[in-house]
Amino acid sequence: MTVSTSNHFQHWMLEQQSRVEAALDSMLPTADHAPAGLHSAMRYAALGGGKRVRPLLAYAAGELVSGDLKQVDVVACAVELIHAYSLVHDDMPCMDDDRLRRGRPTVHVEFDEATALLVGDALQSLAFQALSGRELADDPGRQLQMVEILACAAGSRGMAGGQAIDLESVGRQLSEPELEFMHVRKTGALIRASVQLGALSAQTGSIDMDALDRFAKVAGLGFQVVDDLLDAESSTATLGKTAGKDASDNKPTYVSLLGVARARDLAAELHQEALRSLEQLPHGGARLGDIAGFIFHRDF
Ligand code: GRG
Repeated sequence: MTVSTSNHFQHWMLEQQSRVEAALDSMLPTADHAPAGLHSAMRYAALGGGKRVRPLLAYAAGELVSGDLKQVDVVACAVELIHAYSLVHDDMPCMDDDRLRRGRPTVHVEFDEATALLVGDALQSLAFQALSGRELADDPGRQLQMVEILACAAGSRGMAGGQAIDLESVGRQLSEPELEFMHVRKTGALIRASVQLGALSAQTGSIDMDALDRFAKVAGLGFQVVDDLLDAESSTATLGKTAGKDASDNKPTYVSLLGVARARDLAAELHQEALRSLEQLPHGGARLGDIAGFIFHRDF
């Protein structure tokens, strides 16, 4: 990647991050609407932090199909709202019991546990409210397909199911296929949905959806391998969340299974595989290749 391409991508990424921040800001109820406490906790959970990887993927896939930008805004918000909900619930004492997220106290610490539970519930509902709104109603069949994609990605055969396996796996060493089965669901399903939903922002499917999906699956798994490496090797200050938590919680990870060096090799292989899938797409998948670079080479 040349320096100018990289600067260009940085600029694009900042632009999309601001764009989704503004869209979320206007979608989330303000604290001057009752119940004020819940609304301000929802805003705390969803605004002002995070890399926004899922919205970036949706915007990039939307650009690839020349999709309707207003529709991609909705999709980008929906996937980020589901992600924000999952982080709030995951951090609660009944799950990972974390006190720090995105460099700030977690929602149950800043507010309380009951509020955190309701924040997650309400963010999830808001995601589906967004997808079922007027902005996407020009094609009811496609809109229904979008709702189904997000529901499957978030549900028991997707993220929530992956989280259940994660909780059951504490203290056990999983095999590599078992670890992959868990992460394809827990982390990968929503990443895959982000790409699919972005690509559905155009009326007619003009690209090879199978190649796009292969990219999304590999990028989603790679995201988790890198997350495991960062948890083992980075600091709490850099990550904005507690580093070394997987090992202290006795969780099976790619690092505990393969060791750091082989987990790094696996991430490099998945990066190459993701880039190969993009070769079959117009303009080499355009921004998706840059996002893959960001996912695989990030340091937080
Ligand atoms: C509670 C149903 C339910 C699911 C939780 C996604 C998840 C499942 C838990 C999050 C815990 C975790 C550390 C998962 C590993 C990968 C991951 C999703 C990391 C956090 O996502 P980032 O790095 O976070 O995109 P930011 O803050 O940048 O948005």
